[in-house]
Amino acid sequence: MNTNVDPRAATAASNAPKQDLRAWLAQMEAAGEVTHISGAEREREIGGIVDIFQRKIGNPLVLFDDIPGYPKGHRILANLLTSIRRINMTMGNPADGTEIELVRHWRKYMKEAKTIPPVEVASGALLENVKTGDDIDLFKIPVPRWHEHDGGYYIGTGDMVIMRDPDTGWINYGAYRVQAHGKKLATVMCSKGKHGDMIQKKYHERGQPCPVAVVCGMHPALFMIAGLEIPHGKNEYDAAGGLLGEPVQIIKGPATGLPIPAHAEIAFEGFIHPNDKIDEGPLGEWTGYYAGGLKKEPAIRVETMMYRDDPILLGAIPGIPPDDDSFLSRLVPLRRGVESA
Ligand SMILES: Cc1cc2nc3c(=O)[nH]c(=O)nc-3n(C[C@H](O)[C@H](O)[C@H](O)COP(=O)(O)O)c2cc1C
Ligand SMILES: [Mn+2]
Repeated sequence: MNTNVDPRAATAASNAPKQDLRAWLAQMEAAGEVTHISGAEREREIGGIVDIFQRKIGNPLVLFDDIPGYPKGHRILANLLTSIRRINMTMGNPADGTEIELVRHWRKYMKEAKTIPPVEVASGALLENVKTGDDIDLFKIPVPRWHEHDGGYYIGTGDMVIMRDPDTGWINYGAYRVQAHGKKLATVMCSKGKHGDMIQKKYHERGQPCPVAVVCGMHPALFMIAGLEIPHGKNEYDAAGGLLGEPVQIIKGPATGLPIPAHAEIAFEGFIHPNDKIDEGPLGEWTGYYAGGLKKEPAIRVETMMYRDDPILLGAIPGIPPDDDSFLSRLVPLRRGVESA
């Protein structure tokens, strides 16, 4: 294990906007929140190490580089928001604010529901590499097997899955798990009643394919919003802008026209066709079980893949209770606190 500071972090972030993951990472680096791990492989070691790190709230971020079989710089960042300090800093609060101050902040935030709509920009770092047709390969990214008995490789865990309502044009995004199955093939698992599930059904009832975009490396504020139940009809991008204090800069996906953060690290887009379901799962879940087993879930036929040079994949991995104190088990009680306070 190598815990040296990565000199690229500072240079990469010097002119990055606030909503850029690399600006956030540089801030975390300066605050001493990052552990660098060099040489861990993606079949067992990365998942195993993340599992150890996320057992206790307050442990550092883990940034993996020099992943065997991949170019140096193709990184994985995990254990994102498993720390009050990091949640505070992500929300623009003083790092050393207490838990109760954070609950109060969320309560105020939820009441005010501040929104700033996204802005479309002509280009962005995400477009440094754009692949179409046979050049698409999701496994250009070092996607790990996160748990021993997972059914495969999950590229989307700390992700946002973007769709558009065919009737109203409403844009929705949510954190739904995305498994990479092949170079141009993925699946998305939206539970029944989630906005992503409702939107897909609308297209499929008309016999039409559902356009979809998946982002799996972006600023953690965008991810926080992905996991929150923002009301039906509201655009999560507006909420993310409100949380960041600046509009999210978006580009239009070339194949789907869906809005994708211009500063994202990795994104792909394509279509979910009616009745096109393939085996998915299991993924070790935050309950501590491989809930659900192997099931048929909607396939995403990928038409465009985009990534920055030296892309960073986010991992937000379910851990095992009662020791685990990861993002979800942490935020659920916090949210309950917010709702009942
Ligand atoms: C790390 C993480 C993983 C999640 N995985 C899934 C998932 O695979 N499927 C799902 O339906 N919801 C999942 N959720 C919950 C949804 O993201 C959450 O309910 C969100 O509100 C969905 O967006 P929507 O309200 O626009 O449907 C996950 C949440 C988090 C934080
Ligand atoms: Mn929603």
